Amino acid sequence: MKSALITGITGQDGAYLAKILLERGYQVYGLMARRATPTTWRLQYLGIDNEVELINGDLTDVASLMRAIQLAKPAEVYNLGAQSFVGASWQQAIATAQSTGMGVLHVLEAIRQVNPDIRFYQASSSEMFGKVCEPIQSETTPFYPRSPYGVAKLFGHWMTVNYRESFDLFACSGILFNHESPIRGIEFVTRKVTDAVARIKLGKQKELRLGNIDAKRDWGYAGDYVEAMWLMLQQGKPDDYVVATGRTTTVRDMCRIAFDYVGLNYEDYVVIDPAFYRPAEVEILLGNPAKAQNILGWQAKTTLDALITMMVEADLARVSTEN
Ligand code: NDP
Ligand code: GDR
Repeated sequence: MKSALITGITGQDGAYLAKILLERGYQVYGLMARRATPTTWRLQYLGIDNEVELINGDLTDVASLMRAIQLAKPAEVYNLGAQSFVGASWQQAIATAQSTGMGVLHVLEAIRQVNPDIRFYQASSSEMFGKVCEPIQSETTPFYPRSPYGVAKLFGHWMTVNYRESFDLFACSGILFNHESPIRGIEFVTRKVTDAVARIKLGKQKELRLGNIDAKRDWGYAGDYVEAMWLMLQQGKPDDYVVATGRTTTVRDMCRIAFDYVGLNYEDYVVIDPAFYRPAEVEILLGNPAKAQNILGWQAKTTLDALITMMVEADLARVSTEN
């Protein structure tokens, strides 16, 4: 049986990826960092918490990664673990650099030393394009990160490319644009909005405080995007791919869609709060997924309307059963 090791298995993408790998017959191992409170709620939500093997370890501890690889004996390693919230990366720049940046190098080194035949996927990000150098971003667009998170991701991206070119590792970097789901972390704007819509609709919240609602993002569904990760590791040769929908929408319009769904007007509830502005903003992201479509045969299936509907419905169900 083929085995895979996922770092960040307790996160949004880790949970969806584990699910599709299990469906494809993999034995799935996940690296789980030690936390004071349980972090397996997403695996429970998808009904797979008893089907994955969790190994204790941390991306900042290379010895724990070597041990995890020795235990799991994976054919594929997906490095999804990171401090992934851009907003927090200014307050915790060094910790972000250590997990989101150096963590990638630790995984690459562990692979190189334990078994260089392992195929490696790195979760790179459209945040690396930052202050965009081209109106539509592709694999050849220059990078200009705007946050400590984006800078750390760029380090991880280039390390992945460098280890591929230096040591002939089968190492791929997926440059994924924003992707969301009902198990998205509550601090990210889409989920913050859909959770608030549910609470406001059910009389448990009065307003929604947001920062820059004119920012534009290319939003897709996480369940679609993990397919692209897997496809990258099934190719004849390793490469880098942009994964996106090719459409961009303002935070404002995303709010409109979410509030409309429950028959409310977002303008009656959204309050602009400068506390949520960022020291440097990424104003617009718009990806060109042509290479992923041509080579991987991948394409985003879920529209933004369908995604927001799915998220609002899940939050309505969740909030209505809360104490
Ligand atoms: P999440 O924030 O939901 O998950 C991050 C995961 O990383 C969690 O399992 C977390 O564990 C784990 N983690 C954090 N620090 C460490 C550490 N030091 N050692 C081991 N594990 C750690 O992120 P997503 O699932 O949304 O994203 C997955 C990856 O893809 C991330 O690398 C993210 O930066 C990147 N990405 C995400 C995009 C998106 O739109 N979702 C777009 C582009 C890239 P715990 O639960 O214990 O905190
Ligand atoms: P992002 O996602 O920074 O693109 O990173 P996020 O949802 O946090 O922000 C998107 C845009 O919305 C604006 N915004 C707000 N954001 C948050 N979180 N909270 C608010 O109240 C708010 N108001 C306005 C932001 O300023 C921004 O412009 C995500 C993460 O998943 C990264 O890990 C990933 O790499 C990138 O997507 C691609």
